Amino acid sequence: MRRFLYPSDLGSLKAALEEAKAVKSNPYADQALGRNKTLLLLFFNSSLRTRLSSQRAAYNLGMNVIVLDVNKDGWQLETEFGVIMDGDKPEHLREAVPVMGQYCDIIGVRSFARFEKREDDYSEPILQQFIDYSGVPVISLESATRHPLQSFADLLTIEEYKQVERPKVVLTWAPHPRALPQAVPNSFVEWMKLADVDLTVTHPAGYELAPEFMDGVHYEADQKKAFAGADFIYAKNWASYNSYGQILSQDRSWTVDEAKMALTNKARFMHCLPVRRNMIVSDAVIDSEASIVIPEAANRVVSMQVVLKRMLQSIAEDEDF
Ligand code: SN0
Repeated sequence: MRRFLYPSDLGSLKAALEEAKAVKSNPYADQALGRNKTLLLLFFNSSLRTRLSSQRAAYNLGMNVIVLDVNKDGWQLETEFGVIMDGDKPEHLREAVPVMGQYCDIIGVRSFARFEKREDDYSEPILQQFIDYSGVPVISLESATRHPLQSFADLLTIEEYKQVERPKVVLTWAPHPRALPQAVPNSFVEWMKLADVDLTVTHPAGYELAPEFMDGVHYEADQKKAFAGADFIYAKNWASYNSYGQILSQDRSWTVDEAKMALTNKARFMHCLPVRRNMIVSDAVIDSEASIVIPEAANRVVSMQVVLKRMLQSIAEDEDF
């Protein structure tokens, strides 16, 4: 495996879930696999879970880890092409990427949507540079359009907590004071479409996700109707795709609260974190038994470890050849 951005990069999701369960029950079984191998984690944006869970997953596999916060350490990187570099950015991504590839065996990159031009974000210019020019396998640590490590962990969490064979999973938009990317909801929908779940998406008008994600997905405009009989409530804010990057609503009647949770089939509450309390979800819900946000976050180690393990196995096969 040389890239992790789409669920298809894992092949069979059923097999990947089985592997995740095995990794979780025996996390140190592959300590030798990562010996003398280095993971570089590169952050263009903030991180808590991704940074720590990726380090932990790499250590579980016996790897070394280098972390670089691009905006705090190193040179400021120019990411635009064809520009005269007479400003405050001394180094271009075009050199920095292959150089970084020389210092590690696998690179993880976090680079959020910029919300300047939709076409620019949706063509994944930063991540693509790493895929094309780093010379090593590349893992998305949340890019402009997707957050696959989160979705893989979400899928595992749903698998672990489901009480019925085919649970009803509801992705609900919720209000937030800032414009957030569509990466988490895009990926969540992309992965859930491939999973054995009954998916419903609910959001105010104007918050439709890109058609490539929503094609074939059940949409319900009324949040309360969407919640009826749900087994999992997955809350997330995102900014508009059609009016790209805009906040069209901060309507707090969309906040997930106890009254709405009472409409569900004793649903579990999920969120990728960080979560704005009493905007996205009430204190009462996130502090209740229904909330599984902590075990969900714990599964981030597992999803990363499966991805790293598969990449290390591919590297070992290449070396043997
Ligand atoms: C990110 C997002 O994509 O929505 C990361 C989620 C894993 N979330 C934020 O940037 C939240 C920032 C805030 O101000 O609450």
